[in-house]
Amino acid sequence: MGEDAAATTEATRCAFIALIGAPNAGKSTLINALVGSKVAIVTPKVQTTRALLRGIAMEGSAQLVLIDTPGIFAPRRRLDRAMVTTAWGGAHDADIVALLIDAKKGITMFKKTQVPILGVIENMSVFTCPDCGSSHAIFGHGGARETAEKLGAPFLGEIPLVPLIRETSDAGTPVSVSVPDGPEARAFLDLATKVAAALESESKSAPKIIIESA
Ligand SMILES: Nc1nc2c(ncn2[C@@H]2O[C@H](COP(=O)(O)OP(=O)(O)OP(=O)(O)O)[C@@H](O)[C@H]2O)c(=O)[nH]1
Ligand SMILES: [Mg+2]
Repeated sequence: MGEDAAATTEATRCAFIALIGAPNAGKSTLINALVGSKVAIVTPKVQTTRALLRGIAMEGSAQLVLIDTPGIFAPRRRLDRAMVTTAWGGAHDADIVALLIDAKKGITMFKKTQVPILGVIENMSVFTCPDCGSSHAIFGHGGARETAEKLGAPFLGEIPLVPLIRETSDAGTPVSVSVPDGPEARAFLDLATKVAAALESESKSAPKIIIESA
């Protein structure tokens, strides 16, 4: 091996990331978007993906091997069992497991089962560049507010996509502790205040316990 080739091999890192979730959660759509090419079939039908599929996304010198899996659900037939076993197999072999959840379906289910919904939050909202201060809506902006309005759920706020939040959380000193006066900490505090108020108004009083003497 030449010197250049050895240097290239040393510099490259690799991680296996399995995308798991319910059928039709959008796993294949996400993997295609991250890889930037059509790796997996996408259809509106459930159980489209029936085996593990891999695609590679490069992030600097790191190779992110993204694994698309069949949906995870309660299996009844033998084919279903095999697909669910395959999906869990993909998760076991991965370095990181990413669980994909369709927030809209979750809200619909909670409404049906009468689980109180405190509200909808837009995480990874607008990215503000720490170098130049310009803002970019990388994952779109306003979708959570729109979803909340459509579903009749309160909109609780937005958490910006800011490297400082990840850095301080990874270091064990969340931004609310390490930079309490910054806009990021204020976003979390506003959110916590709204959640506390919603909990106050949604919570039911505890049932009365009556002890009858014999
Ligand atoms: N509105 C909306 N539709 C989406 C999104 N992501 C995926 N879809 C649609 O949801 C349907 C299912 O998407 P897939 O990516 O095939 O879902 P999957 O999780 O791979 O499904 P299985 O392979 O069957 O488990 C398709 O019709 C997609 O176009 C999204 O973010 N928003
Ligand atoms: Mg799929």
